[in-house]
Amino acid sequence: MTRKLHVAAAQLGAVHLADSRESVVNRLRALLAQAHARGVKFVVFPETALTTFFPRYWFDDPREVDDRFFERTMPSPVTQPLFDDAKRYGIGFYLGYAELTEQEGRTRRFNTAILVSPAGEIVGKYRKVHLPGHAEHKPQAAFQHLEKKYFEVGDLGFRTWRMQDAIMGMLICNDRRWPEAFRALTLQGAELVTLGFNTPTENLHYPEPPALRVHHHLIMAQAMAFMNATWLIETAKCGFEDGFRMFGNSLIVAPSGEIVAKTVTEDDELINFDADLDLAQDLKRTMFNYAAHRRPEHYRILIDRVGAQTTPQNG
Ligand code: CDT
Repeated sequence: MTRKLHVAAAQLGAVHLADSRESVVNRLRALLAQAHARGVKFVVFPETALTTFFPRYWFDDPREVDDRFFERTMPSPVTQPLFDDAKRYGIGFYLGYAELTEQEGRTRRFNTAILVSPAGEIVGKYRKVHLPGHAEHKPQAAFQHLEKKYFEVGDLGFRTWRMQDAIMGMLICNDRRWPEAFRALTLQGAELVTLGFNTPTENLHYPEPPALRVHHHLIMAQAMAFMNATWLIETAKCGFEDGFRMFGNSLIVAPSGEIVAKTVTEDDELINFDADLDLAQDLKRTMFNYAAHRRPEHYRILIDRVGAQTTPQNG
């Protein structure tokens, strides 16, 4: 008997600075209702799904950032209805949000995602490891990307959970550019990698055609899914947030590297696919049989070296 899981990416269009948490949660609930109507059992929502992508703004008062954009509890009174709906439908989900937590007398802030079971319980938490952008104010730039200012590097590492008869792992946005993150998850058996993202259409650092940015997003997703023999769901928050555009192209990729579903708008949109979780087994037994073919004795440099150094043998 094949193990099937009917999965979806629930893409969100723009969330503006003035939009309330309640209005966003209502949109997430509408997407969940659509998922239920289509027979979906697991949904991936975006990164920092509850607010605008606030790292694009510099705020002089850090308390304003905490109060407007961070969650101190999850679920909260505002997000509880989403959890209740999911439980009523029997749908599991991934949700990204900005997390503020008190740990050992210290306030800590993370870019976080959680895995919620169809019973409405939080079964897993991941805190984003690869934080892009910068920590200092760049007043000359068209927009900021202040993830290095607003978040700490995640302290939970890369982990997997068994849920809905699947081994699932979580990543967040920029992690999808780093092969190490996928390998860490699939070395723990991940067969479904879940990821939410917010990716500006414009490159902050140098001019780059928007289509090329989408091209990179697509080839990364296809390559990571295939090279790690895993299903992959990547969900965007996108569209023009107060005039700042982020691209859509949320997708579901099979372990074969084939895109089986992709959004076509930059608005709220649900895509779904009835995924055969065993599809990767042939690949995991043969070409990407890690136990048979990996050669960690030659991978030491991957751990020891962070930045590239030019060290050719012939000087
Ligand atoms: N949210 C996020 O991680 N976005 C980054 C933008 C990189 S450009 C500073 C991404 O990798 O898509």
